[in-house]
Amino acid sequence: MPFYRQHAAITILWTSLAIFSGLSSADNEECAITQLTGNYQLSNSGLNATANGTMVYVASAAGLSIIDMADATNPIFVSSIDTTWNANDIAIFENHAFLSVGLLGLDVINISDPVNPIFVTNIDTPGFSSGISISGPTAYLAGSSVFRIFDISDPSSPVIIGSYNTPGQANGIDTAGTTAYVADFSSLQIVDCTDPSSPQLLGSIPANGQQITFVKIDQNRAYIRSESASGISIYDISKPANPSLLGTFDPNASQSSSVDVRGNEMFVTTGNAFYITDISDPTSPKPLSMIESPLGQSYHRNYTYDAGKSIVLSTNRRFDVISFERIVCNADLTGDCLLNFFDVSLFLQLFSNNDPIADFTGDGEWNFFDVSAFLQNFSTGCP
Ligand SMILES: [Ca+2]
Ligand SMILES: [Ca+2]
Repeated sequence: MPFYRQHAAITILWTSLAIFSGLSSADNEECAITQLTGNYQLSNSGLNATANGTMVYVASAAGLSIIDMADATNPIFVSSIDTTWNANDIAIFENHAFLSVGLLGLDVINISDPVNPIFVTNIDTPGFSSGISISGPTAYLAGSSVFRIFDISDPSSPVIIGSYNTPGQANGIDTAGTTAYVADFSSLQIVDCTDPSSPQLLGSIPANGQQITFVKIDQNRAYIRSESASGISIYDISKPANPSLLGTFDPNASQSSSVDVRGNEMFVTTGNAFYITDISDPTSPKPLSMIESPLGQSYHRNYTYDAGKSIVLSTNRRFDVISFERIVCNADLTGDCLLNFFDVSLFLQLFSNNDPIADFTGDGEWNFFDVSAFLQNFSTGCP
């Protein structure tokens, strides 16, 4: 344990009795320890990625790269294959990678043997294709002011079975069942595609002067990233005709670039950092940890895999692998996953009030041993 920290803590302990931060104590002292476990240098800037088991598939200006992540500390290049145009986004279905390739529409690559991916087909669509999402045997390709629906029951031979014109420029897309959620700058469009030949608008979320470019759907919630807003907005979309804003996470840093969700954790990249937040209460996302991007590189997309690991793509031809684990941080009484003066101050307040939270030894008495136990926890540190 660092001596300076203990020393500082004791000094503060004796000098801060009169000061109380006013912060309330936390119900949940959980925090996360984040670690940059590995990185991989790409030949081109990765624009999007997805994973299948331990294999990571990166869409980049050079095409598709396949990286073996069985050892997250040591990603290993497996293979790469050119696409017909810059690959913007990628989704996988039945051993086939489906890539949106800008001006040339959709590429399909057979990845049954990751060492030897095989180009299968290209379907050139009008305009520019950006985002892609797959739900069941159906692929949704967004671009320009439209998204197209493909039957991919036979992955080697996709068939266009419908399309929907969006009011703005369709960019990011996610799906749940037969519902498509399209970020089209001017809004989030919620479209029922049960009958792909006649998609029906169910509802929308206006951008309100922002520009909605990216959406992630999870458990009846939409996580929305806007071009000009710094935070992530969380909407309840269980009633698509009437989506309601639940909360926002604003890291107060450079603007958010991407969001992914796993269970009660939300992962957000900003231009220069990666955040993990607890969204058990979506009205008030709680920061668990933050890790700054090394080398000052700009993070632009993150993808979580293997429960507890994230791939973070940066603009300088690299991805970082970030892992995290939750820990209990008893000394973090203010619940912000930082150990500082405010926690000491709050401890003293609670201690002098004989609050059960300050009874660190759990014996119903408030004495030297509780102060000692608190300091021990404090000096052990949190992320
Ligand atoms: Ca704290
Ligand atoms: Ca005690």
